[in-house]
Amino acid sequence: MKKNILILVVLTLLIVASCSLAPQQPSAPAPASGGGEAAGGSLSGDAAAIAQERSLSPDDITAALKTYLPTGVHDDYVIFASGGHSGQMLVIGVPSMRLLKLIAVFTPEPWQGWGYGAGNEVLDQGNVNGREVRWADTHHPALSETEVDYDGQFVFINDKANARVAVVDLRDFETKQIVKNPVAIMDHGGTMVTPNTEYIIEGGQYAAPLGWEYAPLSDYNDSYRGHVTFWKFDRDKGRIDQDNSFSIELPPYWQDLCDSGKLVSEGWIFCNSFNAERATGGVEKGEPPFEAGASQGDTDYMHIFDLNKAVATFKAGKTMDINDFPVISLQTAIDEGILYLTPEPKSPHGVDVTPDGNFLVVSGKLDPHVTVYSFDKIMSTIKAGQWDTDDYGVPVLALDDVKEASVEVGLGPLHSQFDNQGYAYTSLFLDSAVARWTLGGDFADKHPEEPWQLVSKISVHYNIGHLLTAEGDTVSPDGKYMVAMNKWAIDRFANVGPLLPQNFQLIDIDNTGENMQLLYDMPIGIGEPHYAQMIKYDKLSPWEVYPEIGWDPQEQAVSPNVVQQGEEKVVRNGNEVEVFMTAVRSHFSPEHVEIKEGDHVTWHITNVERAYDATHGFSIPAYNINLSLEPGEHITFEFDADQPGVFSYYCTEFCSALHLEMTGYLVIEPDGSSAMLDQ
Ligand code: CUK
Ligand code: CUA
Repeated sequence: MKKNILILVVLTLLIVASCSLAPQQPSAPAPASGGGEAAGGSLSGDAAAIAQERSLSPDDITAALKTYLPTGVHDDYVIFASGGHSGQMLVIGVPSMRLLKLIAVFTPEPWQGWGYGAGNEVLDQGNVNGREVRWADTHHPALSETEVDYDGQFVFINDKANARVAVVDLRDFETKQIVKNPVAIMDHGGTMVTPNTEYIIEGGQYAAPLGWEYAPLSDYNDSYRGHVTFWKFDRDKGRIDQDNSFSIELPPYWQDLCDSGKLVSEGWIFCNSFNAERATGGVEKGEPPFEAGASQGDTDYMHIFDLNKAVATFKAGKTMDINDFPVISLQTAIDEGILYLTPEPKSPHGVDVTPDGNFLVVSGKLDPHVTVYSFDKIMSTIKAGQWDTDDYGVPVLALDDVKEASVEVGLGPLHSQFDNQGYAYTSLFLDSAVARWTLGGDFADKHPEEPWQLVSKISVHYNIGHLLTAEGDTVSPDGKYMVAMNKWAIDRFANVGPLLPQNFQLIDIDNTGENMQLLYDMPIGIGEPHYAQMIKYDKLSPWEVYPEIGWDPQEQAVSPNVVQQGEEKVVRNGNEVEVFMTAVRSHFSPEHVEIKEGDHVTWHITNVERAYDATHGFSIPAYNINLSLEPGEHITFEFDADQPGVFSYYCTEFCSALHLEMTGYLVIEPDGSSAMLDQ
């Protein structure tokens, strides 16, 4: 009974507290009033009974109260997460951890009609050597930034497996472009952005001859190379400007993750690497396996790039061509002072620039420390010309000259994020935990503890990879929330067979000095997301409906093929047939499309609705056509009428009471039939 009373007291206190805190809600419909009478601070007996019946602890109850959103209330934050192998992107609300959307990116997606008559041109941009590659291993989404703050306009994501980068426009949450890297067949360290999104960074991973030419493994040191690619972003066009993009050739160390400098370090780019040993594997030939060969040395190399010099070198034309793409050669990068290295202990992973731009944090997967580098020291060491060189002649700054601190955080550190109170958070894969530790420098005044010290840890479940904090990659992180992106879920969810979901765990980091609190577990059952970013919801301003009737989302303008109501028709010219169709609740016009086998069909369809959420689907069986037409949207698709017969096209979104009647007949007369249709 004592426990029961405790729960009751906690609940009452919490409800009183949460009401007096007056959480800022985005303008949203008022929540439907529930049965409970919370405002006065009294608690209905039901709540205590429910808590007791479900054996909820006081921590469980606070976690529930911190994450529950009444109907109609919107989340404060939105996460853009990699969809891992799904090749897509996830949009998740925080603190509710509700999945709001899956954005189709590299992979066809039927609900959005992506790849079934729409989006095919964008997907084709990602073809590799002419082959349709319709999956991706998406790793690192990056929101566009203005002055190192998320601006809510675009989000980018890379495909590790095929070295591709995609651009998503956040006005309509649709993918607008995919670029295939001409220099490398695969990547990893994308898609971080420079402070005003001038460039999108795409770093390499497993070294190979540039342009994915052939060279035997015995030529590894001479012929295999790493790369980093800088994609120029044209914000007005909302596209990567491939003509003003370039790569830098790098030694065949395995470049891993990159981050852009900010504020004082703006104009500099940092990428960690591993396998500076240049192990080439071959366990079956008696060679050390990669996992041993690539971790023999005590240190690998952080790569430090002077981006301004790189851009000047590219603009001066001091490049070579790989698959018609400009590449600054390794020698030129050395000669022009573009590239420097410095050692990083021990099989490093991740490099993260602190919000003030002064420090770089690198984790050593096999080292219980994070190493903190001083940008200031890096600059003065470079200015002093104080370095050795590696086997390729690249300047190597001594670790002791550039190191600021090393902080013992725990086993298997991977990635670091930051809050607004001078703390850093590092994921610990082997410990299955997140370490909170103190930053020094100007951050030292923000927290009561000594700088560069472990403060506390929280267990996560299990084997955490990346983590993210609210606005965590900007110059002004919000604190509040952290999400642990856990690779293993094991026992956290109901058993669904041997392939388990990932586990995103929402953690409250707002209670400084106290323990961080685990709030919520969210299973991700579509692939292995690596990274994500969290933006304040009120920074996003997506359209509710497309701005005008006939909108082509690929051009972000009214289509020249827009079909207005009253102008629907079917036009024949030889065996070229053009269909002009509108969709509106609850009919397509025309409702009969009668054509002949062998016709080539160009079909224009406009959703002429202006009402919020009045989406119509459009599908043609057997022809693999399936569209999603949002209010105002126009789509043009083509097909060859090679299968005669009768095909009912219909609306696939339950749009109205007479949705089932929203259909029509596509009648395709067999070739050679005598009863020629008169069109
Ligand atoms: S990597 Cu996955 S846990 Cu691709 Cu960013 Cu570190
Ligand atoms: Cu339109 Cu159903």
